[in-house]
Amino acid sequence: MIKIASTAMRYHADNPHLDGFYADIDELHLQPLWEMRGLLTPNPKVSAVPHVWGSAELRKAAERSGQLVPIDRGGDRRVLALSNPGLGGKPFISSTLWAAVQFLQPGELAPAHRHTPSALRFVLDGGGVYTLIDGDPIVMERGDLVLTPAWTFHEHHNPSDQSMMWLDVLDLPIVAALDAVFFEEGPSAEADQSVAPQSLSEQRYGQGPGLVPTGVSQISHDRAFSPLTVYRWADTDAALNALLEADASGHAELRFRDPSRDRDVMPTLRCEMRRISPGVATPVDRQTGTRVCAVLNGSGSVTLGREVYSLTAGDIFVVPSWCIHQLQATTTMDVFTTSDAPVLEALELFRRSEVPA
Ligand code: GTQ
Ligand code: FE2
Repeated sequence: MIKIASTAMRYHADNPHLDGFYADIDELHLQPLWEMRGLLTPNPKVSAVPHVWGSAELRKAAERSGQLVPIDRGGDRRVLALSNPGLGGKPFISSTLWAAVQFLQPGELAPAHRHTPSALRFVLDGGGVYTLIDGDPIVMERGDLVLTPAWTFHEHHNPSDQSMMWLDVLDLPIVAALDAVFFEEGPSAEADQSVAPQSLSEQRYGQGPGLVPTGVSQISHDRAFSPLTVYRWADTDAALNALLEADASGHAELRFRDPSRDRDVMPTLRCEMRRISPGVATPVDRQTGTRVCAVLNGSGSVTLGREVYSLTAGDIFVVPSWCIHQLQATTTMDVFTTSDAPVLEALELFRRSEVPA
């Protein structure tokens, strides 16, 4: 927040007209820059603070919401927003990102809608839900990354016999800050139990590294989003293993990218996955923009600023802009990370550095 200097700190002149001038410009909705502090700071002034949401607590809260709050047609999504303690009760994980856990029980359906904020899902636990993205059915399993590009209709179905929880991340606060939020309800498909084993998106773009269709389907893909809307854990896992073997650092990091172009998966959200071997620590780094991270497997700890937080599978944490960050693995640890880095890069605001330990 921008502070107006107290009267005592004000520019003073032995000029009786000054107070009158301030009163007059206030009436005109004008403010003097020379009285403002904290506007152009030497370093980012970040309201969001580092925070870890524990797996057990998230799971318990999600299950309780399942017992207490029904979800049905006309109802909403059963979503618990991760509210950053530094943001004074706002339902955002930082000033730029929304993160939440969504819980869907057997037989439940979250009805169709679309919105201008883009979303992604990362499956922390369970499986068997499928999400329809503009009608294309995507079965979601543990470790899968599923994209919901801006303005695509989506609805989630759970035809399985197990409850499922996943991490949602949206660029909602960015879109809201730009006054560009639109939302629309959609026609829900009748709950369809005959789920196609593969989405059209995967059939076209997910069949092999470096292979994309030519011709019509390529040309028809004219949006700034990856045409591949799901990245399967089996592929991510294999790629991490291979990378870890190929280089001796004990630390592998992959970026999810648009298979058809040299781009992030979505214009506002970058997605990465790290695998860290037991006893290995990543370089200490910091970068502008928010990172939202989720531990898929293993355990260890993360240093955020001056604090060290222990981590186990299912934990979700936030790395605020420009905050010191380092991961340490106790057992082999897999950490999913998404960030608003593409936005900062597009605006030439992205800064990243490794910090000497
Ligand atoms: O699954 O469609 O966490 O629309 C927030 C808004 C999830 C969703 C969220 C949403 C969704
Ligand atoms: Fe949505």
